[in-house]
Amino acid sequence: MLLVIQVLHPRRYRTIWISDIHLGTRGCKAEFLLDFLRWNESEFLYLVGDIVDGWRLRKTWYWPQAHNDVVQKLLRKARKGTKICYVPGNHDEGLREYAEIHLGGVLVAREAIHVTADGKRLLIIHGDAFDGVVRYARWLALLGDRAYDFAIWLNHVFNVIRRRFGYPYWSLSAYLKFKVKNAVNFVSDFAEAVAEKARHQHVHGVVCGHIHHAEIRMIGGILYANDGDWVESCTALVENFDGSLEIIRWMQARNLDPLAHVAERELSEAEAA
Ligand SMILES: [Mn+2]
Repeated sequence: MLLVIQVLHPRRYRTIWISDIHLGTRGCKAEFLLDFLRWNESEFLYLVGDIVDGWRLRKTWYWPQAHNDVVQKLLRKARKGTKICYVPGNHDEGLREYAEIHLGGVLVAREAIHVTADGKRLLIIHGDAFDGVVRYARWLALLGDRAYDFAIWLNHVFNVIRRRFGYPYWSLSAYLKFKVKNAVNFVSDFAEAVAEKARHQHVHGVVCGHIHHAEIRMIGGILYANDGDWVESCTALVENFDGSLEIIRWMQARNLDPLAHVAERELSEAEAA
């Protein structure tokens, strides 16, 4: 009888992008992300916003061990030489004040440019600036560039006012869940708005998150890549060493059962109680 022992090594990529982890909320699938981070290494790692959910933590403190482990794992990767860049989103926008600062070996930036192995320049942004744009996308297309910039500004003002009155951030992804009928249109309007911004900045493509919908596609000659989320889909975007991009769906890749995570969590909460 032949016994085959398979020695497992972490998979190496040139770059990994992850976003919308929402540490500090019950929805965060931290155990699956830890598993992903354990089995996947890269030279560059981009945290594309909504990593820690500051909005939610301000209301109720929820910080289990697994969420701490994710932070520790990321900092360990930084110490071991992974170049980590953190581009904050709307749920961790407090960090935008620390732009261009190194925090524990992690560079914080409002937006970044990544150059792939085959020379493509990619703009890295979270994507929340386009919430307002998307709602009025069809009009704005008619009104042109200035209206477009105005909508981005208005979206910002709108959320500052909401916060002052104690309302949560208005987010497109939450809105989509209620407007299921139009969800497909919103997703494509969002992608088009983001691609338009990339075109303005004269880059080859854009990587974002925010709408919890992983996707790679070309929009009018611009490469649009969304890295998805770690609340529902557990997806990451990766760059291979030849510069090609790919979406990793970790639950499918590892045969993980999304309900097992819930059961495990309920168990540990019951133990803690
Ligand atoms: Mn977001």
